[in-house]
Amino acid sequence: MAYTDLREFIEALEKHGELQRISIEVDPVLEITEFADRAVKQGGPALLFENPKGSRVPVLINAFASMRRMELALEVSSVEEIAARISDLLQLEAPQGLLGKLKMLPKLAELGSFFPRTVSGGPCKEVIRSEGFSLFEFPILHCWPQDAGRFITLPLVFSKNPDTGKRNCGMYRMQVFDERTTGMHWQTHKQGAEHYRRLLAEGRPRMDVAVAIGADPATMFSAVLPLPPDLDEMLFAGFLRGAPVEMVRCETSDLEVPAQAEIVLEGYLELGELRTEGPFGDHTGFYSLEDDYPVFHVTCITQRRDPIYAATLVGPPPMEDFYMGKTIERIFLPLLRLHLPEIRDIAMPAEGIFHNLVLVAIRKSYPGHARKVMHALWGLGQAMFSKCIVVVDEDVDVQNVREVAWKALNNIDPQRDIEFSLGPIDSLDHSSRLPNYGSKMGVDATRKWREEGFTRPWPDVIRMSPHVQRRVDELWKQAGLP
Ligand SMILES: Cc1cc2nc3c(=O)[nH]c(=O)nc-3n(C[C@H](O)[C@H](O)[C@H](O)COP(=O)(O)O)c2cc1C
Ligand SMILES: [Mn+2]
Repeated sequence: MAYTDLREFIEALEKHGELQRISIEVDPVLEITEFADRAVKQGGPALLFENPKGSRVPVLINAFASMRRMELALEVSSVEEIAARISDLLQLEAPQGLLGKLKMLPKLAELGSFFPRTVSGGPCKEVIRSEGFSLFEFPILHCWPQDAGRFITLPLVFSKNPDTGKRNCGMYRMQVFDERTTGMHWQTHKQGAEHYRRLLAEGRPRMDVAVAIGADPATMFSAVLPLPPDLDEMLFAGFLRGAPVEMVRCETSDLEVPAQAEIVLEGYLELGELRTEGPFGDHTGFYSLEDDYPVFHVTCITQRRDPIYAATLVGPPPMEDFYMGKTIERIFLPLLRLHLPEIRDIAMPAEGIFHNLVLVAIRKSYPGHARKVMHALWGLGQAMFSKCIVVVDEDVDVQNVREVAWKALNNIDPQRDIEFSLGPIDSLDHSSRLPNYGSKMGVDATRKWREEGFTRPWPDVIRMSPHVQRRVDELWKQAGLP
């Protein structure tokens, strides 16, 4: 049964020993960070601060900060189950005959049940205020010492594509400027920024935006997913939950937000209005520097009577976002293989902060195949950000970084096997020559072929003969070894 809301998820975390309630007073300015950082690095539980300094609203943090908690969030015993469900869906075959068609019906009905459902009300409307509110009522974190202020770190930002009318939901941090104004840190490649650009080009004065904070875990997680433009994150959330997300109309715009949300901020952006945002201690483990971003004016807050404020902390890896990223890596593999079936597996080690280091194992079939895969990834959605792609043969386990390093470094002639490319770069990259633009590197660490101009013999990896291994299995104990 899908979790209805954040509370049911918190109960589940607690039941499985994955949540620690903290009743002492802790300051959302820096102190919660130090708790959350230590907890995630020690493999500790999610934390629910019941008495944050300066607010009556509790703070939940690290709710997704381990694979076990990701499994609880998505109600699976392994996130591979979701990958398998996606593979299944993709293998829908044209039904044969009437019987085949009848057999398809349950599957189609299931698909139909994932679409979000509009409802007329919900808990996020228990308290509605269009005046007399302040964002400072909420225990919004000041995460790191050099941060420019308090940042909303786990917001679900809703906007609409003006051309297609399709909804988007992305997670973009929001710096609190004052009681009713924040930054809107959607980077230039993201869907919110695209909607903004289109409205600006049309000469429209304003853009409606709504932000939900705290919802059922699948809905929250879906805001992070690198879905294609115009594919509704709420539909994907419905697929993940196995039940539709209930959406309710905003008070001040025709956007919809999850009815079960804890807190909803409704408002608008004045198109063309920009303000300095940052610095902010970021995913990369470095501060992202200040830059100009749009300004979000909050006109109305709707919320539960007793809301819970959901937050996350990013910083030197691994943090909570690593486990979200790992889950994305696992569940998107079948979708990636739809375009690139030669990909056997893919891994993004924590130290590479998602896209700085992408390890790919392929079944190599023709000369130059590794380079084709690099360019395909650089051309595929948010995989465009991949800074260093290492392509290995399918016998290399890319989940084992040490094996990749060992084999890849043996296999390369650097001058021959490194491919440089220019293109878009993640906005958080502090090293690129220009913001959002710079170079990427692909390393072809596959075994080189004669057809690729390599005429020397290629050695085998050293392996003991199986029969000797079996014999030594027997002799081992006799030799008195443990
Ligand atoms: C905790 C967290 C914070 C994030 N903050 C931002 C952000 O401030 N700006 C941004 O553009 N992307 C941010 N992201 C990444 C986006 O959420 C992600 O790229 C998402 O796929 C964007 O959705 P979209 O394609 O619908 O725009 C963040 C991700 C996480 C997990
Ligand atoms: Mn999207």
